Amino acid sequence: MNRKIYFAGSIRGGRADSEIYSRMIAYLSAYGEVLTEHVGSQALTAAGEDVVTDEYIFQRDIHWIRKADVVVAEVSTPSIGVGYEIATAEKMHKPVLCLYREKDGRKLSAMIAGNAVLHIAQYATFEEATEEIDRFFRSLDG
Ligand code: 6IA
Repeated sequence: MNRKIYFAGSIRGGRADSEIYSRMIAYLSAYGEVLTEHVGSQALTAAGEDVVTDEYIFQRDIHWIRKADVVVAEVSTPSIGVGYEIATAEKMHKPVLCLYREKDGRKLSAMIAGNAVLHIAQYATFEEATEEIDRFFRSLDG
């Protein structure tokens, strides 16, 4: 299988869910090559590393979105970068799955929740998230 998957998750928006990202990336690997494994790295903090420039990250990530067949975004932690990536993928006509877990009664941004082009899936447990991922890929194949 040579499907390419762009996984998006908050970095400077906050790393509270980084362990969930890494579990999702591991699960997604059964469906194809995940281009953005670093997003799940526990070593990557909100401060990030300074070894590469922001310009490099931006150019590389846009390039990867272009190369990707699908985008899967974990959107529970609000992140400007993830929102930008979702919009970019939409403009490139890529299927986008947004996985959302409600935290502290906070609702998902209407700019994501209200977009009928996106696949929005709410989950509570990790198992539910995997079911939503399975459903998303089935919907693409069918
Ligand atoms: O606004 P945010 O930082 O939360 O945006 C997060 C999203 O932007 C993720 O889905 C990433 O794809 C992308 N992104 C933001 N910062 C980085 C980054 N910096 N590296 C890769 N993608 C990023 C960290 C430094 C690096 C040397 C590991």
